[in-house]
Formats: sequence, structure tokens, C-alpha cells
Amino acid sequence: MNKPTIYHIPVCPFCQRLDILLTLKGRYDEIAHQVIDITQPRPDWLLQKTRGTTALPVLETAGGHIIKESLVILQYLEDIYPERPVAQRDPYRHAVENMLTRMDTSFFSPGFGWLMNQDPTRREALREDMLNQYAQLNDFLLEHAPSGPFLFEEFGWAEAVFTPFFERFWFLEYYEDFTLPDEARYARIREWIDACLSHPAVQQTSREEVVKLYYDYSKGAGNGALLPGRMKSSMSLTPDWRARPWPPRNKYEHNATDAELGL
Ligand code: GAZ
Repeated sequence: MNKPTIYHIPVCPFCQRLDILLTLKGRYDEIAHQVIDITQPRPDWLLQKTRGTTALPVLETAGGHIIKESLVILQYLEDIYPERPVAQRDPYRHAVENMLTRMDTSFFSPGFGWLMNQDPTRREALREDMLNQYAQLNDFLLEHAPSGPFLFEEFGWAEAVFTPFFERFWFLEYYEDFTLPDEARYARIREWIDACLSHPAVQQTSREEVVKLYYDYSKGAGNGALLPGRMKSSMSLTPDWRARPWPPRNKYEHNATDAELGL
């Protein structure tokens, strides 16, 4: 019997969700993990498996079936590895974590939108949008889990869904000088984020990797796209990010070259 295979992109937050879940279950090594280079066209063999779609992660089951969409794959992994459940089993509790999960897109979209923004006059409005999303999560947690730090007793499903984005938003601190204000309106979400970030199952990436790989996103080029005048994307697999210098932070004033980025 083949192992199930996950096709993934390094530093993709949706892919990291699966790594977190598998780590929580102690099953990470039972899956084959195959890296796909986001800066190159998808290989034909992969496009054949996906029938032409390019978004990752994709899971190929041991029986050769293809499953797309990170949240769908998470549920599949939860179902095939039912010991050490990560999702809640009680119907009401499961509904609560699903409500929070459903807030993911309205949380991460303004974060990526702000990172990719190129118009300095829009910065304050984008900061406000982002803060409103943190406030909504804060309110949800105050209603359903006032004593914290997690939604339930332990790091679980909602934490696996959101933590990759808490880690990606290190790019907002670096490129947009964003920090969550030290105010009561954000105290509960701050506590959740801190507890999530320090959990042992979420250490697949680092602030340094995120900041270096997402430089081109900060200049408006997403998903491995190439910026004008550049030969290489900051999302390239080589040179290794550890060997590259920290990128310049002044995205609104300066276009870094390949050489400046250590590419
Ligand atoms: N809904 C899918 C899932 O699995 O949950 C999303 C997967 C996805 O978007 N994967 C991206 C991908 O494979 C990599 S991570 N892209 C290559 C391709 O060919 O489609 C997020 C953004 C954004 C831009 C990028 C990303 C991101 O907004 O992290 O907003 C959330 C991509 C402009």
C-alpha cells in the first residue's frame, strides 16, 4: 500500500495547517510530503492529477484519489486518524469551532491585501480593516472562551486553522510597522495568538523565513510571480532563505534587486 502524499509549497499557510494537524496526531511521518516549486509552472504529472487546478495543498490518498482544499484535507486526516482527535466531538462544541473556522477568510484576506498594497495613502485604512478583524476574533473568544488561552482546553482545530496566518502576519510587522495595540479591545485575541505561537506543533516556520520569502508579495507579486526587472522570485527554493540577507523594509520607496535579496 502506498503512503498518502501531500503536495505542498514551503511557507504556504494552507499547507502548514496539515503539518500542524499531523504533528498533533503524531502522524507526520506516515504521509509522504512532496515539495512543489511555486515559482515554476506546475509539472504536467501534477496537473493531470488535479485536472488542471494549480492551488496547493493537494492530498493523494493511498488509493490514488485526489483531495483539494486545506480544510477538506484536514477533515480527511482527522477521519483516517481518529485516535488523538483534534476536532471537538460534542456537536455544540464542534459547531463553535466551525463558526470560528468560518471566520478565517475575513481575517487573512485583509492581511494579505495590506501586504500587497502599493499605495501609501491606503495604509491607514488597511490598518483599520485589519484591527477590526482582530476585534471580531477577540469578541468571539470573549463569548465562547473567556478564560482562555485556547478555544477549548487544548490547542485544537481552530488553532490549527488560524496559527499559520498569525505566523504569516509577521510580514505586516516588518513591512507595514503593524503591531496589535496594547488595548483591552484586543487583550483576549492577544492571549490566543501568544498561546498559539508558542505551541510545539506550529514551529514549521519562523519570522525570518516568512519575512524573506514574502518580500515579493510586499511589492504586489503573489504566488511566486516575477516582478519587473527581476530574474528570480523571493519564493524561490534556492538559495536557501537562511543564506539571504534581511530584505529592505521600505517597500513604498524602493525596489530591491535580486542581488540585494541574496537571490
Ligand atoms: N482555499 C485553498 C486551500 O487549500 O485552503 C487555498 C490554497 C492556496 O491559495 N494556495 C496557494 C497556491 O497554491 C499558496 S498559499 N497558489 C498557487 C496557485 O497556483 O494557485 C493568500 C492570499 C492571497 C495571496 C496568496 C495567498 C497564499 O491574497 O498564501 O490571501 C489569503 C497562497 C492575495
